[in-house]
Amino acid sequence: MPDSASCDSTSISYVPNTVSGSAKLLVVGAFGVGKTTLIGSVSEIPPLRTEEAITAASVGVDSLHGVENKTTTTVALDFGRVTLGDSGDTVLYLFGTPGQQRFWSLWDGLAEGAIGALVLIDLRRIDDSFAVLDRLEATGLPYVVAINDFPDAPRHADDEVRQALALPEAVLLHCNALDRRSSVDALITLVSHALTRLDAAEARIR
Ligand SMILES: Nc1nc2c(ncn2[C@@H]2O[C@H](COP(=O)(O)OP(=O)(O)OP(=O)(O)O)[C@@H](O)[C@H]2O)c(=O)[nH]1
Ligand SMILES: [Mg+2]
Repeated sequence: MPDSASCDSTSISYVPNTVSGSAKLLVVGAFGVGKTTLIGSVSEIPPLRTEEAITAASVGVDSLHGVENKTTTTVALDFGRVTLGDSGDTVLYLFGTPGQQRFWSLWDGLAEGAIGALVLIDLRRIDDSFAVLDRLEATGLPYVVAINDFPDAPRHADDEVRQALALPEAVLLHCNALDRRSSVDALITLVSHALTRLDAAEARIR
């Protein structure tokens, strides 16, 4: 698996002709954990966003704790693209899901053809992630959990987080969705994990 993002974040519109493989990834997570931010940080094309104003339908359902200044939410999807590898041989297509639960019916379509999912979590609101993980497990996709390290979030040992999420075996990492390098590293970990799972599944079929 290539280990670096080879492209400048704004210079490319077309898929480079160095690309020989592609993968679709989902970026999921509860309301306001940083999905749109992460896809915007890594995408080498202007990301497609479907942001709309947060309305009264969200009140009492989606917690704004920690993101009190947030005024918009993703209502359909985010889309971005990043080319990886020193020789630019792998392109990742990133699809972000909406965080508000009333839009979760869109997940099935967004998940189609994806090889794995990055689950962003915010330790200030870890409880919000339980429903996300339940929903994700219904898709059957391999996933890794990425703690989006907001500066004022409580710090916990990774094993404590795994325990809190009831995922003792989960691949868990930290990222900063505002930072391209950190976000790309999270995606690379996901691709490696998903490919390992695919290899294992193919070995079982043979
Ligand atoms: N400090 C800091 N702020 C972040 C980080 N990631 C996201 N934010 C901020 O958190 C807020 C929510 O980010 P979004 O990217 O809209 O979150 P989202 O998960 O797409 O939200 P929904 O689509 O509404 O579920 C925004 O104000 C971001 O600027 C981070 O890593 N660090
Ligand atoms: Mg969003």
